[in-house]
Amino acid sequence: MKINYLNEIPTKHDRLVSWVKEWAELMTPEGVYWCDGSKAEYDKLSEELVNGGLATRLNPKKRPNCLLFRSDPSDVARVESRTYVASEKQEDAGPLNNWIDPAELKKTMRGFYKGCMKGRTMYVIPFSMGPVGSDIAKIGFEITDSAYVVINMHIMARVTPEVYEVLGADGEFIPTVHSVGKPLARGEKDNGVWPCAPVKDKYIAHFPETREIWSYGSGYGGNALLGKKCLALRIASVQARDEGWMAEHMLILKITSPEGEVKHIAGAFPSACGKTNLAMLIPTIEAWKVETVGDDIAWMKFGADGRLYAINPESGFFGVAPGTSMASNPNAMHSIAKDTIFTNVALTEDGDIWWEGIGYDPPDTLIDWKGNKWNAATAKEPAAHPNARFTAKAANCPVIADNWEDPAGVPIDAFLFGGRRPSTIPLVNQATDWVHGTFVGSAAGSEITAAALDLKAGTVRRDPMAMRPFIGYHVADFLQHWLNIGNKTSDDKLPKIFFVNWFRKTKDGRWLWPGFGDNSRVLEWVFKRCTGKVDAVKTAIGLLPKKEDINISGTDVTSADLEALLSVDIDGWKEELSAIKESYKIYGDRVPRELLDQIDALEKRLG
Ligand code: GTP
Ligand code: SPV
Ligand code: MN
Repeated sequence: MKINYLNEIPTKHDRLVSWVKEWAELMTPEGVYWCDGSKAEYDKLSEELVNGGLATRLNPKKRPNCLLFRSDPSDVARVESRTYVASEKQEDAGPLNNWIDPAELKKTMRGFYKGCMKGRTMYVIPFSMGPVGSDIAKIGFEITDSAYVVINMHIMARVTPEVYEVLGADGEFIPTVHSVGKPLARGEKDNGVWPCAPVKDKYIAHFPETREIWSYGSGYGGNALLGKKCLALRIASVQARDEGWMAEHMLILKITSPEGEVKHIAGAFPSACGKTNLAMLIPTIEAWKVETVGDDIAWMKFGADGRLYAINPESGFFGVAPGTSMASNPNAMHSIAKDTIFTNVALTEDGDIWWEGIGYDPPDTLIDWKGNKWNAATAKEPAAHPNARFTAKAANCPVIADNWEDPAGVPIDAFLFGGRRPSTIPLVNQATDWVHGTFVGSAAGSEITAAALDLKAGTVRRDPMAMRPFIGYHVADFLQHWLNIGNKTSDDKLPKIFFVNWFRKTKDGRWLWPGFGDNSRVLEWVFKRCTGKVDAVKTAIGLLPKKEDINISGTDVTSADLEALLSVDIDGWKEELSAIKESYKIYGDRVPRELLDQIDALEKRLG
């Protein structure tokens, strides 16, 4: 079959060229276009998206170079029920992943892929996750029929022809394939309707042994921007296990004390539980400084000195819009002042954006995320979707750290785990050592948020290391991998591990902790634990701060609130323990003995 190449093939990498050709033959696009990541390309695709009615250009006086998209109401978040880890053996995918035999799944998906790009352009996106050429970075290619995906990838990954230089004629790359699953008949256009397939036909598939990603039917976020969750977490976690490093759902921040001492902290919180906010926080305590290295994913390798060094494999933020305001996260608000793609937020009459929790009242009328007129006085539903997102360049963040693109990464001093827990879990709790920390992380739970399409928001589910939807293999083997990492270096070189909870509530539903910038008060304690400048109280559940060591001056946290935030609720913990045991039962008999011993030890300590 003759393929219509729209531009010159930019590489002599035969395997890459024949991979593209094979998919073009199956998917039968109108033409094949090799992306170069240039501004001209971004502008041209943006123009086409606006002209086709899929995007609205925002008022350039208010939001220069910004676009708004409205997705289909069935395509607003990751779909965990349609996400598969298709390992050769089912037992290797483990109990938390959906599994289909890889040969069978490929057959089914090829059926969907056949002719799926009719009437569309096939884009080939070259990208690097991590600074191009860093030895922690990885090269990927994404084939897609979505121009929305291309422009988002421009922001989220390093899309550049430099990738071909690193690749040479024979280098390794991770092949990823995506289609929105909406072929066009002759003369048919999208006519401003977000193209996607019905949920039952969506597949977000990973083939861990062959390091391949096949995605079909969704155009949204982690389902479609394949460098992010699919590559940088699910496939990378498998590579990390095999090669002795870590791929984690973690923010990375740089913190500087008033004395000028620097530490780097990485934090794993489940989706929509505060990573972006913590990564960009403005401390409310005098003379402390926090800068951003990454807001979602960390890849970490051991340096020659035996410490873990982290890079942020991404180059942008795909952040939750609702709740983001000048009060909660001014640095995010500055990051989205220009050059940003908004998805599923509301549109004002003067061509700007609005969402719930933006920090000011909506105008009387808006266009809501579904494209309907929305009236503040009579509205029954939110104007923005709860998982509405912004795609913004990391480089536009005013507090991006000067070392955020260091190819060697930044040395990590502490890990935080956390989740949304209205009760029981204290504000901060340090693990006694790495194995205890691994246990504490494995037991993390959180109230479910709107970041996943098919889960009931509000109920607590266990989310080990905030990686539940992102581990590309068996959860118990993943926990073993954490223990193995701990055995690779001496204790003093490993990050210290803490569990935090910004989301504690009183019985009548009031937040006990102000959160956001005031989380710096907890970071201060973490920092001082790393430098040995503060003592902790040993309790049944871990090492807790003395009340006087959490600075609450200038907040409206009362002494009684702080007491509650730092108390050990033995009865609550007994319930917690039984929930942890239940989750471990689901993880099965591959759970490491050392972690089962941690359960027994906790049970004894609780009495
Ligand atoms: P993903 O991008 O889905 O991985 O999410 P994330 O972990 O980066 O979460 P993000 O920082 O975007 O926060 C999600 C929601 O939690 C937003 O609506 C925030 O306003 C809210 N949030 C973040 N930090 C805090 C906090 O310290 N306290 C409270 N009460 N809410 C917070
Ligand atoms: C998450 O859900 O954790 C996200 C958003 O960061 S998405 O990229 O859609 O997975
Ligand atoms: Mn995330």
